[in-house]
Amino acid sequence: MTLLSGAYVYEYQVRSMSDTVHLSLDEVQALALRVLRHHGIIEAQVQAMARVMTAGERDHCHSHGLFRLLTCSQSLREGKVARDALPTVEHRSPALVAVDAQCNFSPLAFELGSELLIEKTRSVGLGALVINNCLHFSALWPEVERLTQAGLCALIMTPSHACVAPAGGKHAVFGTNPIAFGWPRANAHPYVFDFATSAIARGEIDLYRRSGRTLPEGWGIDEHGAPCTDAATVLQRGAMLTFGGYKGSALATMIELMAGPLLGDLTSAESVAIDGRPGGAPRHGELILAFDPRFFSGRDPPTDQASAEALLQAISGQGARLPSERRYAARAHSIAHGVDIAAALHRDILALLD
Ligand code: NDP
Ligand code: PYC
Repeated sequence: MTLLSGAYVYEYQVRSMSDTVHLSLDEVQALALRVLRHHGIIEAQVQAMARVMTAGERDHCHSHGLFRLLTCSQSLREGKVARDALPTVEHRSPALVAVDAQCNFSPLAFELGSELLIEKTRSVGLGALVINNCLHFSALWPEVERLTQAGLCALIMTPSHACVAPAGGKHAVFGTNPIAFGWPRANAHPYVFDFATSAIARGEIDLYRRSGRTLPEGWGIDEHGAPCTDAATVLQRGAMLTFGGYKGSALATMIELMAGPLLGDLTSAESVAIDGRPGGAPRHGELILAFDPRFFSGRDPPTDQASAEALLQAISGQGARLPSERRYAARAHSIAHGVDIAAALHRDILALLD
């Protein structure tokens, strides 16, 4: 399949008809709703989770789309989730909203807290949303996009379950610790990046394992610290590696500190220790920062926008792609044509209803 978006052309792997199932986006959402309701989660949370999973599938972020029903179901089956708990929202200061997810999943906590975050940021210029005690399973870009839609810049980070070794080490200390940034643009999709500080998300390695593919070099090590390209070994006995060597390692450390102890919440090692093993959704905190551009430069906002656009044009004008361009192209395609999901994944999801 070829997706066209502006000057860009993205190629996607073509699967044979027999190993995929075609679904409209409404069918994706209906499937997510059905499975989540089957697990007895409170309805507001079901709706929030299904929105996030559908968005992941729609944007071809397969490691954080319907696939997440499997990991969330594992956490639910193991009794790790307070499935009927509602988040509590606290105005902690003029700039800071704190939401306690009460050991339920993060999407509802974000939805409830972000409205107040936007209000506070527009009033004081810089706002923070602290989420505690959440089971976090999603990509961060849906959250970033909610803030850029409100005209705000956003910076979001969260730890996960320890499964990533520090540069120079061989035992897992960090989670895959994603960090995401968003910059609103007047006449274009926002500039958004959102990536794990590990070489790749753990979910992606799990998708390699499920499809029997060999990992690229540099993603993982075995239990002795030797380079390893076998997904099951990396996941079960070895460790993942950070991206960019010591630089990714330092960023992962910052995320542990800023979204762990700073918020009075768990590090990735503490999260995995209380959960027993990696695999389900980790339980910890999340830090969401929002910036209202009207307060920062003290200049005319259109001048600043023009300078930002010149920067982005200098990147894309030479044929380099901006992060999220693939996603936006996938989104347009999925809205028009629906999505193909792996038949084996579809079967495993339906089995969750047994
Ligand atoms: P990638 O390594 O693919 O990096 C993703 C980011 O880099 C996207 O913004 C992507 O844009 C951009 N990108 C990728 N290739 C290029 C390129 N050639 N040129 C420019 N930009 C590029 O994904 P990860 O595996 O690191 O992360 C995937 C997802 O997993 C994220 O959404 C993250 O939030 C999520 N995650 C969540 C965790 C959690 O604890 N909740 C833990 C770890 C990861 P595009 O999308 O357009 O390709
Ligand atoms: O893919 O690394 C991952 C991940 C961890 C938690 C949610 N996603």
